[in-house]
Amino acid sequence: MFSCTKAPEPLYPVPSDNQLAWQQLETYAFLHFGPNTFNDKEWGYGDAPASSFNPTNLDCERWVLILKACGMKGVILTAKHHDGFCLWPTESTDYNISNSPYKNGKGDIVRELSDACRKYGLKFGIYCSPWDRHDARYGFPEYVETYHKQIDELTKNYGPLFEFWFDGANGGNGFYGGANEKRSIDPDNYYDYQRAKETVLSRHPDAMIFGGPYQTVRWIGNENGVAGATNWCNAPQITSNTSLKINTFGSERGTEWLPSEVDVSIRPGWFYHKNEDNMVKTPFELCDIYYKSVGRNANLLLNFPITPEGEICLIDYVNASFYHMDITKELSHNLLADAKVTADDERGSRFAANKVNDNNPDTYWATHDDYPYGTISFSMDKPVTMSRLMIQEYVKLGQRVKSFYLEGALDGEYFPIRTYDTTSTVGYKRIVRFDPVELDKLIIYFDESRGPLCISNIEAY
Ligand code: FUL
Repeated sequence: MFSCTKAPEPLYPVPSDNQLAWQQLETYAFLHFGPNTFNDKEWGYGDAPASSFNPTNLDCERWVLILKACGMKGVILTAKHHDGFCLWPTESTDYNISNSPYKNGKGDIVRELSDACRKYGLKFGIYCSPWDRHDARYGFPEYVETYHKQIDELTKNYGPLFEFWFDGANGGNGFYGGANEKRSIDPDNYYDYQRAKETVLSRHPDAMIFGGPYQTVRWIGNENGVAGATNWCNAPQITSNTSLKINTFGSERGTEWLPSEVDVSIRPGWFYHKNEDNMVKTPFELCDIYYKSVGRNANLLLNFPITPEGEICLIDYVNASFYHMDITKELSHNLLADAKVTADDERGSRFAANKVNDNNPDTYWATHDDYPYGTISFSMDKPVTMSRLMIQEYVKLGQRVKSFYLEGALDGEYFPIRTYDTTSTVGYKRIVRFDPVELDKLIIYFDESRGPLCISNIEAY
């Protein structure tokens, strides 16, 4: 075949630079904290007195150091949950931290956490619930202005922000200033998300938007820690009517680049409940979640409920740090680093097969335009035992691979490698697990792709 020096044409959609930088974060933390913490609730009705919010041993720097030790690259705080209580001294409502006993009304947890993140190099993000079960104005145009005032304060006074979370839960029963009734709104239109997006992006152009009709990253469609076994970044623009299936799997024909985020709590609840102290996910369960989220082309947003004292529980810390150590160990020693790499098709020397183990994410192996498949082989000097394979596409040119399968060989004897994880889409990152197998040759057959292959990295452990 002729040697081609021209890169493949992009296969749209493709990520923005900011989306790609966000995908590279892979793992970050969620913190749920508010009056619910003190009242043993998940969805406070909005009537808990501000005085009930009273952490006595809170140190945001300690949170950040713990989260860093657990491998988290950032943290998103519930600045306001559905109960409407604001963890910063907002001018938009009295229902806020300045009317609580915390630091005698002088505290500002959004400020304290945002400062601690900057000090120790974690990204900082904000969750501000659109639904507000406390505010008497909820459901009326006045509340929309209140909500925008909150977004304005949060984006103006804190940051830089890497993500802004508009939660999808909306409307229903609530306190609503004492009305105690049910209020319903049209979630795509009531809040004026267009304006919200403009406010966020005008001040934090790198930030991702989660939720609402202008989202730049998508919810995975469940809260169990599991991305679709097939997972496209491609998706249609998502509204409140989009099926959960699209959230979970994306869509090969989707016209938007909407990478997915898997949100899951380390405990059954998002908020702290003492009776869940013995239900904290184990390091083993957290590793499985990692493989089913990051290993399936999604980001992992792992929640730590803050205790009434204002702390991350020791057991949550211990389990999450062991998970981090385990996963780091499992994926640390790349057995393909020195392998000799060959492929049945190479677009040209700039796109040679050995670009997949040259340690450079900006180079990639690519096939010719009329070759939307390809076989790549790794030969090792001596036999190695492996049980994990990681593949990354050069997604700047779009997500392409639809299916692949694996074969091994030892002393010239070939055998299939059966994986626990599905071998379908790849995207930014795909990790598959299999029982330990000894081999001196590994072959990956990419048998279906949307266009010529563009593979930037392959590692095995
Ligand atoms: C959901 C909320 O209703 C939960 O309380 C929690 O905040 C979760 C992350 O998102 O939609």
